[in-house]
Amino acid sequence: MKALIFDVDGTLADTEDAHRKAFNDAFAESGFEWHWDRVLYKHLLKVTGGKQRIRFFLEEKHPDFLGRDDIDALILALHKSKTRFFVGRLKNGQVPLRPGIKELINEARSTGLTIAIATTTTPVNVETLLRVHLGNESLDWFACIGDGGVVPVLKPEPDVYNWVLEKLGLDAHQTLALEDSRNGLVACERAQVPCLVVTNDYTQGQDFGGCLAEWQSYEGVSLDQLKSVHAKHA
Ligand code: XBP
Ligand code: MG
Repeated sequence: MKALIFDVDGTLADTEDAHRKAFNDAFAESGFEWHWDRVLYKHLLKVTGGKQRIRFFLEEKHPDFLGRDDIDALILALHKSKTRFFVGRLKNGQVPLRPGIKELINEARSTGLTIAIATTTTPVNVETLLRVHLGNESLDWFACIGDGGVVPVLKPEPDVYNWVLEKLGLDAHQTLALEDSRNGLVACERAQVPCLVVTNDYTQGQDFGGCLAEWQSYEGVSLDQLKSVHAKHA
């Protein structure tokens, strides 16, 4: 195993409820009486990417909106304000890293193991999460950061993982991806990247057939345990 590839949302941190609240903040700020509760958001998480998720919601619940001439601009504006609200929540410490993640990153660094990020989220979300919890220099700890800004096609398509592998100069089987969702697992499978799934409240119960292992926490997890999981791949 030459590199660990971290997903962000749901993996580095349980961010999705803060995302959900930020979407609701943006709707309220714009005067829309839409409210995404946890049950609806769990359904909407089938679609990756915040802008794509808003469009999915409108297709299902307010199809009349999609006929508006300014629909693309409206979705962009809503997502921009949502990102502002989400980053604000990160900055005031509302979204901690998942227990065990910081220790894993530090162990990887101390042993010289390459680490990278592959996410579909907006770049400023990743930067802010890292800066807040690991310091400004932590952005340089990752050999590369594949985010929603580098590839247009999001998970479950493999594009972001293929981009990261290209940047790392590694074959898929030399890496292990840490994911939380079925969309992330499918993206790994399509890129032939071995994948460990550690679930959260939003993703438990999804179909994780094909992952190397399915756990519920990173707490107390060592690099050696991850290497043992990686060794299980064919
Ligand atoms: C999860 C996503 C993202 C976030 C919302 O990304 O699908 O869309 O839910 O962030 P990952 P944005 O698990 O790949 O980190 O609104 O910035 O998309
Ligand atoms: Mg995720």
